[in-house]
Amino acid sequence: MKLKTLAACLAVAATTFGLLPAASAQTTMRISISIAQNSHQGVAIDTFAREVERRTAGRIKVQPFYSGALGGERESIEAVQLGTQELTFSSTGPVPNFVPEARILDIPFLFRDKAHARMVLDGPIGQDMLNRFDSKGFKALAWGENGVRHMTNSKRAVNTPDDLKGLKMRTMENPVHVAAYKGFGIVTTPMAFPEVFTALQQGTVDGQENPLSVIMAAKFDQVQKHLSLTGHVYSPAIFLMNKAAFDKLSAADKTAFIEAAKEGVKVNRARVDEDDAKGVAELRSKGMQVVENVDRARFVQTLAPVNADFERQFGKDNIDRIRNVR
Ligand code: EAX
Repeated sequence: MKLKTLAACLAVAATTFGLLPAASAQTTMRISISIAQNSHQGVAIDTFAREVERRTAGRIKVQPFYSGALGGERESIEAVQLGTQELTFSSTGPVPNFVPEARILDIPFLFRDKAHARMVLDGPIGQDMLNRFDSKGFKALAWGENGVRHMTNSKRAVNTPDDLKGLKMRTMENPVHVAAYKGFGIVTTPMAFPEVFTALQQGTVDGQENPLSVIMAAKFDQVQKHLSLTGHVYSPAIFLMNKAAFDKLSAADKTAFIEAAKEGVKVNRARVDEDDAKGVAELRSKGMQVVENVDRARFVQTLAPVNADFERQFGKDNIDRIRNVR
């Protein structure tokens, strides 16, 4: 055994058996997002990190990683489940692969607007859904927001659902989205977010769909000509933590983490509102052609058969319970 390894083993043994105090009383945890720091998700995890540190008097540090540095959203959620990474902030894109009940939140045209979605997620339905992560190895700290998704592509202006037929579009790795977009006649290509810019640039896909916040943060205006404000689906986000790492915290620290997540959500939503307010003008100034008024009713109508299928799968009552929150 090398000397260094031996010393390390002795130190671990000494700490484990309480012979020595731990080298440092400070713990560092990691949190990741798949998009850039300068975004609605970046402000969420930066605020969370700052608040955890403040509320634990510096005993716990959270180190943020941006732009998929620790992998895409599915990989990050997997790492959190396994405990190789403590925390992640993710859209619900890949979440149904871990917690199938969460599929219902990604149904197109489910929410009237952001206010409706926030009310549902902050209320009993949202809390109940957070609790469902417990049995899958997660502690879901809070619902955040990715935003209302719109479509972009490099081929043509999209005014009606017919214009989507045959477009090859990247989708999230989300079964509900894939089913719905097929209903529009889109040729769906599920892909992790960190690969999307290159896929658009190289023409592997014609388009993609994301909130204005993401389109701007990822600079998709450089590789996409057309934007249509389809608002076809609300995209939640979530603060996820490894369950065992959370359970190890003192009661006071648990509260600190949950409160820190709530602070993150506040700035996250405020930034989404800001991005939505300025996004069209900004993306136009960068050369995108924007269709602001699509015939929403026709988009909703086109998805009627798919929606009937979702009602059968997820229960019409469950869907109505969400729709009826006012
Ligand atoms: O979470 O994969 C996606 O399109 C997500 O919206 C993006 O990574 C932000």
